[in-house]
Amino acid sequence: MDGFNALYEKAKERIEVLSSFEATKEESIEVMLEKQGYERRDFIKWAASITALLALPSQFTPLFAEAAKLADRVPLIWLHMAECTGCSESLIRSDSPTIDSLIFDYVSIEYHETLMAASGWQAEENLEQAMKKYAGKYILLIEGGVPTAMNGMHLTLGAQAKTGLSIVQEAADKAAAIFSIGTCASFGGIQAAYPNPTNAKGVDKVVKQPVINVPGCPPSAKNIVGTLMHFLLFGTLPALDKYSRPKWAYAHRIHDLCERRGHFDAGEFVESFGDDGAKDGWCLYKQGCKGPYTFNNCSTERFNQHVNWPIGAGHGCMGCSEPNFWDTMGPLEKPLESHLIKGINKTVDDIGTTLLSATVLGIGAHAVASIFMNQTKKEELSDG
Ligand code: FSX
Ligand code: SF4
Ligand code: F3S
Repeated sequence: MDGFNALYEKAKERIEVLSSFEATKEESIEVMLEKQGYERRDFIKWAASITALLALPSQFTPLFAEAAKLADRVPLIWLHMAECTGCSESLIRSDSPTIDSLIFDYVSIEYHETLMAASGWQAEENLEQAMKKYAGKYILLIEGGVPTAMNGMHLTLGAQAKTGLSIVQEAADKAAAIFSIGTCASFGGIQAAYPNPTNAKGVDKVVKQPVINVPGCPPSAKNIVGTLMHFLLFGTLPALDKYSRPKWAYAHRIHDLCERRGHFDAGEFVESFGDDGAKDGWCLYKQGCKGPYTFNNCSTERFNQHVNWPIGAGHGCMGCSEPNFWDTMGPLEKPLESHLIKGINKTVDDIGTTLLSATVLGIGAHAVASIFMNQTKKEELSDG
């Protein structure tokens, strides 16, 4: 509990610091939420859900509510590189504004190409001014992979045709924190899939500063907002895994907490889409589910205000939060055949189809995930 006490004190100090910054919104978050039909108890419930998401004890709930009230004091710059804008859409698209998306409205967004009215010269000027005015204070969120071939010339932006590469590097130099939003910004994404003609890379490969990766194609709104709220309240990086993903979101495999896991353990697999097993919610492993090799919290947090997620909707996980998943997790609707399981000398497919004891399957899945992670790491290291 000592660790939590120290963290609690640190959060209280951070709130004092944030309170001393200039407010940028005329309305408080409470008034803004009220106008959208949210009551105070909805706000507190939301703060409690963020506390639980970040695996903190309930004493932190009032502090997250305080931090959200002060969110307008933190300037934010959001850059788009090579991508589909699905990550922004994941956050802002819903039939009615959620508290998560309203918190984002309330943060002082100084630059976001999808949301802002300005374009051309004016947009470029806004970005330059924001980087100057808030040097050392802004949170930089980047969506999309960064093309690096030909010195970044495959992606040029704005009237002065600056390369995405140079914009990211310049913005990173003066940022207080950098978040790579989505798999493209984290690991290169689809742009970096073989043969990667633009030599697209994740942001952390092109800047010197530490970067928090929030992968997923797209990541859930919860993982984006949770990362933001963690930085707002503590002002520091969360505990990260070896791919710089926050452990509170990416510590478990999809398979560990999947609602179909009981069927996997019982050897009950969907044999073809639309069969009786599919109708009864059986395991999608034989239809190519990559949940055993994928670290993310979709099984518990889901998407679109907790409505559903890929496996809930009847399709396997495609491994979208893992590095190089376009190259290493294919084919999409078939089990991986290329990963031999140590000591058993069978492929994942053999394990899935012939060894149906829960224990053996559990060990098998664990071993495969370890092998996969090691292999990916080796590939990354050999990239240089
Ligand atoms: Fe990439 Fe985000 Fe996939 Fe798209 O922009 S992570 S292609 S959902 O939207 O970067
Ligand atoms: Fe769920 Fe996929 Fe694991 Fe089956 S293989 S239990 S569908 S994560
Ligand atoms: Fe991606 Fe798999 Fe979640 S495909 S969205 S990590 S279920």
